[in-house]
Amino acid sequence: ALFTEKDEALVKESWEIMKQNIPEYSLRFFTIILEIAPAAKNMFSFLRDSDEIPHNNPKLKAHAVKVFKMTCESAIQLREKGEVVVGETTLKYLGAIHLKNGVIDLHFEVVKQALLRTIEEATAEKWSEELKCAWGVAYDQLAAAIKAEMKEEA
Ligand code: HEM
Ligand code: ISQ
Repeated sequence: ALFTEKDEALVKESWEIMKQNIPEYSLRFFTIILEIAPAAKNMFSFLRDSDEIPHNNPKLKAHAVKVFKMTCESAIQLREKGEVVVGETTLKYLGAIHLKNGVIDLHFEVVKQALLRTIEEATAEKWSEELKCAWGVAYDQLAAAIKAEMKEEA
């Protein structure tokens, strides 16, 4: 499937909406991840010692934003180059960090569902099947690059 200019525009537009309320959406993102996979809580250093999800944790916010941003950048690359290329250093680092924390392929599906649901809530009436598909494709490509690097390092 081709990633069109419209797909890219849809992703960018919804990211602009998300950016207006990062604290809320990063918290939602995380809450949904843990609703689907409660055991994932112990994988995250900033959650391990707390009973509930901290509401104003700078680390949580920063990490969640990186996931959104990287997926958005993947959409831009998909449209420009037809593929997602993650910088060598970044990819090595992400591969290592996820491997070390015990992330497996199945978890990527969980994070994908959580990401899409967060965007659905954020975009509200602008949400569409097309928008979902565009974010989904961009995320899948990015996830594939990280997963491949994790296998490389394992
Ligand atoms: C850390 C991105 C998928 C679990 C990180 C960091 C980034 C990131 C940017 C922070 C690195 C740092 O600055 O220290 C992504 C992206 C993903 C993805 C772009 C998918 C495309 C996943 C999945 C899981 C996961 C599927 C499993 C539930 C973690 C954990 C950490 C982490 C446990 C370490 C957090 C900590 O304790 O500091 N990820 N991630 N990630 N990620 Fe992901
Ligand atoms: C790191 N990796 C994947 C998903 C995340 C969500 C919130 C915070 C950090 C994350």
